[in-house]
Amino acid sequence: MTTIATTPFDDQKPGTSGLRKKVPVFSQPHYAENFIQSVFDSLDDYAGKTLVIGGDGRYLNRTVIQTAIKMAAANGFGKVMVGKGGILSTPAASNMIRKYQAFGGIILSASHNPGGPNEDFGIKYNTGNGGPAPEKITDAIFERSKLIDRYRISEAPDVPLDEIGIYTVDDMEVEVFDPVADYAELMEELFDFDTIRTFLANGFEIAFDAMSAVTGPYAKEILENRLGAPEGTVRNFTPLEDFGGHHPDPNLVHAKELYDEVMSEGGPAFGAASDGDGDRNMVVGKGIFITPSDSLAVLAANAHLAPAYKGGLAGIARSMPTSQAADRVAEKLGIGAYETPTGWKFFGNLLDAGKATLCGEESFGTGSNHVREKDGLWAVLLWLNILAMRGESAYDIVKSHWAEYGRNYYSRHDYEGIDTDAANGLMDALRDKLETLPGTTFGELTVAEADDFAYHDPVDGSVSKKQGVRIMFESGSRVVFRLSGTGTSGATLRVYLEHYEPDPAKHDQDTQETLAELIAYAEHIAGIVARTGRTEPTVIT
Ligand code: G16
Repeated sequence: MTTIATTPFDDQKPGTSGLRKKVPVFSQPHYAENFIQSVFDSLDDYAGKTLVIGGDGRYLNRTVIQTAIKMAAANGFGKVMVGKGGILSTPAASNMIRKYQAFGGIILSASHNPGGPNEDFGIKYNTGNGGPAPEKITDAIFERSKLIDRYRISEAPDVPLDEIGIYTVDDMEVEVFDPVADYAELMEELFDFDTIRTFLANGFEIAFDAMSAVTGPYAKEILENRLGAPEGTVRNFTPLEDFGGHHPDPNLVHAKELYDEVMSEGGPAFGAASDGDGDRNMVVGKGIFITPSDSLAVLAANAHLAPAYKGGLAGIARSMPTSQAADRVAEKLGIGAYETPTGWKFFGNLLDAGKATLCGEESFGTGSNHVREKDGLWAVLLWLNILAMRGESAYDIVKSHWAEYGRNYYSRHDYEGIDTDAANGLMDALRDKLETLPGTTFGELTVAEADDFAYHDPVDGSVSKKQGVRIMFESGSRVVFRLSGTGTSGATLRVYLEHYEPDPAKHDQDTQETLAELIAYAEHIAGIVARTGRTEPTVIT
């Protein structure tokens, strides 16, 4: 073990989900070490305890895993559990932390962002409940990173990551484990595998795109080996360091091939994709793309059909920009509905306190109290369990959901890589207008309320301010503006648009056309073109 002198970097503030930077930034001498030591320095009483380490397999994963193991040893952890090959999906990491009562975990991922020598990397710390560290801890990590002057690291040789077994690094034990087994077992406990197996055997054809990312081995084992889906159901199942040059981002832009296949005549009835680290999901049924917001609402309304949720849900939580569709389900079920800031870390307290059972976000994330992360494959399996039990197509299930609850037309427009000052200026100007907006009109729209969302955590009383500008109209429509906290170059402006339509006769309209007036309003109020120089969004989901 040795102590290395270092100097602080000034850019180690964790974002929405840990620290994400370009690989050349992370590759600077001491950069990853400084951050990991700042994490350890922000924690108490971990001596002799267990740390789970894993990542999504992207470029730099193996290097930083070895570093993290050696630093854990030098800092006094008793044991590290690391996924074979350094592979561990984010939900599987959460499960390992919980199941083996680890002190916490380090997850190496930049999620859906591309990977490779010039692309993105990330480090995130999860606490003993299996969830992303709350703001209290991420703030402490950032403060520490600004002062750090040394880190501790073992000089032991690398651990053989590709061989399952027990090793030692100085006095610390290192267990290299099968990253899939415990997770697959958990899924078998939650869902009715027999019913799903029969449903698939009877000819319900599915396709799963693992996007050359971490869910490949999990989806192969669960969908093909345990549920009997034919070989070839899971595509792009080998995790690659650069995700095959693609963005491992399951949406209509980056998973378009899968979408087109499901929509084609003779194509599968249901398709799904997951992201770089396995926590996001996209689901499409023949004839219908299911927005993440709708997916949360439909899953919540039907969750009782799966064994894990047959006793009902305690409550449903969604991030603020997520459509309000799930709130209507909560209201009908007579259970709590919670609106949190963007970031899965805000769901942790609600789940721990038993206030919420299902959580979801517009950013292709859905999950439940089975772990403390969103979970891509879990969402796919819950969909399959519901499809198998109802014996209807995804299209029919969603259509009947809209008929019952009304449809929340929803879209997100992203302006990626814009100038940071321009983005901050746009948000500041919006904030300056908030007080005067109520009562103003634009076409058919009248502003009812406008604010900068602040969250008061009902469990620990903490307050998180400035979480996004919300403009709510008398009709129930909304426009929300936020800056992303996960990008690695410039700023990303997100504009979230939502229109509620109760009339089933109007449920087959084009989404962008239906939202046209809100889109025009967003430009009118924020001056996006003038401030950013962009005439259209980079990505529309
Ligand atoms: C992370 C967070 C999510 C968040 C998403 C987008 O997901 O865990 O809670 O919704 O980023 O955040 P932003 O809008 O700030 O970019 P992931 O899948 O990237 O870890």
